[in-house]
Amino acid sequence: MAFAANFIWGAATSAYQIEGAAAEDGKGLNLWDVYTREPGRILDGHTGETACGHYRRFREDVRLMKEIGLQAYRFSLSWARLLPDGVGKVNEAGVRFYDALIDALLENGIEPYITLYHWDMPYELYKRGGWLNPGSPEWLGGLARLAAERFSDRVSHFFTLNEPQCFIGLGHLTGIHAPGLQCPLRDTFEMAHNALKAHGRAVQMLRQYGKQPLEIGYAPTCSAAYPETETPADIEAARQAMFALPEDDRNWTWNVSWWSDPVLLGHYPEEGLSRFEPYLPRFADADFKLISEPIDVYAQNLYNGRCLRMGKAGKPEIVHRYPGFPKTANGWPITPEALYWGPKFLSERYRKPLYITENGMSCHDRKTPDGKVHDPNRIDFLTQYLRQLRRAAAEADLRGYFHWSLMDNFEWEKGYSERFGMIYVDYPTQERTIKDSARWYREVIRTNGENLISNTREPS
Ligand code: GCO
Repeated sequence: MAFAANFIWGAATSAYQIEGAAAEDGKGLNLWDVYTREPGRILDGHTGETACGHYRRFREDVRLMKEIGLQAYRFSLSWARLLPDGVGKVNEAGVRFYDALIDALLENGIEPYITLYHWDMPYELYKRGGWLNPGSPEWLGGLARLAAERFSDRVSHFFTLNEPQCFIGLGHLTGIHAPGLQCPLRDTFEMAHNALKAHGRAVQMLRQYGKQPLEIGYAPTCSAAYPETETPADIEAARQAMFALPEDDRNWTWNVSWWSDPVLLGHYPEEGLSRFEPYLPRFADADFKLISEPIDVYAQNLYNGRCLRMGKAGKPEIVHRYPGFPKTANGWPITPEALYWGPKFLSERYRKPLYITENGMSCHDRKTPDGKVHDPNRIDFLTQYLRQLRRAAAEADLRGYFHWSLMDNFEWEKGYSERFGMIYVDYPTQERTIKDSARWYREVIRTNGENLISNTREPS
C-alpha cells in the first residue's frame, strides 16, 4: 500500500521556538517570555528572545523549504505578536509579518498550515487567570476570528490547539513548562475543560469568519501503544492501552481519550468520569456541543510508543524495553511501530482523516569540516517510521506528515541543547545548513514515499 497520491509532505515549527524578536514591533509579553527569564527554569538560562531569528529571516527560511521541496509548512501564530494584550487592540506589524510569511510560502508553492495555539498565551491573559478563567474560550475565539479575517483568504488549513496535554499538564501540573505551576488537580481539570471549549469556540469563529471553505483540525499528542506480537490478544491489549488513562492521577493529562473523545465523540470517557470524579468541575451539556463542533481532520504529534502484550489475567501488560534499547539524543525510545499502530487505532476510534503533525528525533548534529551536517541516524529513524506509516495508509485516511522540525530550535526547558531540525542552525551566527536528512526527505517527497521501500522486506 502506498501513500495517497495527494498525501502532503511538510515540516513543522512553532512561533516561540523559532521567531525571536520577542519584544520587537509591538509584540506583547507571553508566558514563555516571562518564564524563561526565571533563574533555573531553562537549561543554561536560554530564552526565545532571539531563537532562530525567523521573524527577520523568514524569506531565507522559505527559500530553504523550497530547496527541500516541502509541499506544506505548519507554523503557529504568536498570539501576543498579533494581540499584545491577548484581546482587543491588533498589532498591525504582527499581521504584516504573517501576511508576508504566507505570501512567501504561496509564491514558493508551499501550502501554509496554521496552528492557532502552540503554548504561548499572552501574559496579560495569564494575569487574568489564564485557562482557569471561564472567559478563556472566548479569548481564543478572538484569535481565531482575527486569523480568519486576516489570513483565511490565502490559508485554508488550521489546527486549533497544539498538545493540550502539555500546556495544561507540563505547565500547570508538573510545572516544567510555562507558567511553571503545580496547581490543585481540580483546577487542572477545569483548565482542561476550558481549553477544550476554546478549541470548539475557535472552530466556530473560523467557520463564521473564514473567507473560504476551511479544513479545520486539532493536534493533540500521545505516546502510542503497539502489540508485542500481531496476535488478536496482543493487538487488543495495545488497543486498550492506547486509550487508557494513566494510573497516577498526578500525571493524568498524558493520555489520548480524555482530550479527544469529547472533541470527536462528544463526551469524556466513562473511565475518566468515574476515576476523576473527585476533581471534576460541573459540566454544562452545552459545553460538549461546543467542544465537539465538527472538525474536518484529526491530527497527532506522535514520536514513540509502549509495547503491550495481553497478560494472563486478560489485562494488558507492558513489555519492558531490553537494556540498551535504541533511543534518540534526548532519550526518547525509537519505536517505529508507533507510526503504524497509533494511526490505525486512532482512525478506528475516531473515524477521521488523520495528519501526523509532528514526528522526528533529536540528534547530536554538528557541522563537519566538509561544511555539511551528516545525520544518518535521522535518515534511518525516518526511514523506519515512515515505512510503518506507509503500512497504515492501507487502514487509515492519512492526509499528511509534518516532520518535527524544519530547523533546530528552542526546545522549551531544554533550551537549544536538542537539535530536531532538518536544517542545522548555528545559533551564534544564525547560519543555516541543510542537513543530509533534508536532501533525503526531498526524495521521499518527490517519490511520495516510494523510495522508502528498498530491497528489504516491508515491515511485518
Ligand atoms: C511537542 C511540541 C514541540 C516540541 C517537539 C519536540 O510536541 O512537545 O509540539 O514544540 O518541540 O515535540 O519535543
